[in-house]
Amino acid sequence: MKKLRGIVGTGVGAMAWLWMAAASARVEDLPGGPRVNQLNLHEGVTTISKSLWQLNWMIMIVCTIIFIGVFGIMFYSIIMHRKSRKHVVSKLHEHTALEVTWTVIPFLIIVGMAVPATRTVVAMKDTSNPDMTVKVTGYQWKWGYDYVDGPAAGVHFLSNLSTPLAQIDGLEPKDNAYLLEVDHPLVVPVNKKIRVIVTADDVIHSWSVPDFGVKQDAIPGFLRDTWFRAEKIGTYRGQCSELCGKNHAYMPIVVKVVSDADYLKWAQREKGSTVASAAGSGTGASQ
Ligand SMILES: [Cu+2]
Repeated sequence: MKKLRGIVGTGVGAMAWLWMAAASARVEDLPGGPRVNQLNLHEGVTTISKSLWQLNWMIMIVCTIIFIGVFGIMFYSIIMHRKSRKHVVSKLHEHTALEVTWTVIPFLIIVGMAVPATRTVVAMKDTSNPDMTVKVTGYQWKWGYDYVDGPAAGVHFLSNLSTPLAQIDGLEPKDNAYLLEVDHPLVVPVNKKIRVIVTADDVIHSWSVPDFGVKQDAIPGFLRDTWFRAEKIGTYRGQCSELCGKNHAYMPIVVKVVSDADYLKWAQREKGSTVASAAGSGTGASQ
């Protein structure tokens, strides 16, 4: 019986290992998106995302030290001061020095965590003096982008999920950017402060790109703003982060950060196509 159990156990273990190996062979790290087995936050490419990463670690370390300290003292007391050891309870009631100490120390810890956290929150909300502004509108279930100023002023397009239906239905193998690919990404220049005005047309959505440290609710009838200054050229990905209905999982965000020269070229091309489509619809209307 023992032998049988051993064989079954080994078989199940081997199958689990094979399944995990097969799964990890298919999926690879996605640059600008999630990494395989990623547990930590994205380190990101903006000062905000980097300070969020540092804050997360700092507070995690402080919490771990407190956890070990408090539970260490508690278990030490329970074990070493138990009745069977004939421990005599000490008289600590209304011990002023002790009460002041255990009030002041937590207060100092909280201030020590609140100061850098508040500094980051204030910096996240500081949308003053942007180099350019883009308006983002959440729709069920896609994103709309309007370039308000700069070389692409007036450009407007919708950004839809472009993962093929065959992959979603399981008829084709899923690629690396599964559900994180769009037909028309947002394009912005590198090292420029981009102010993002966020709103929605139907229900509440949330525009979120972890590599920029940006997450802003898109609320119908309201304009909210946020900003980012991407320091590295590349493609960055996010998803709608507010449950917005049936296809909430199918409205990803893709931002392409390009050089100034590439941005100008892109803007001219987009403006050309906007003018062409406007002229096309104009002729269509007059006929
Ligand atoms: Cu949404």
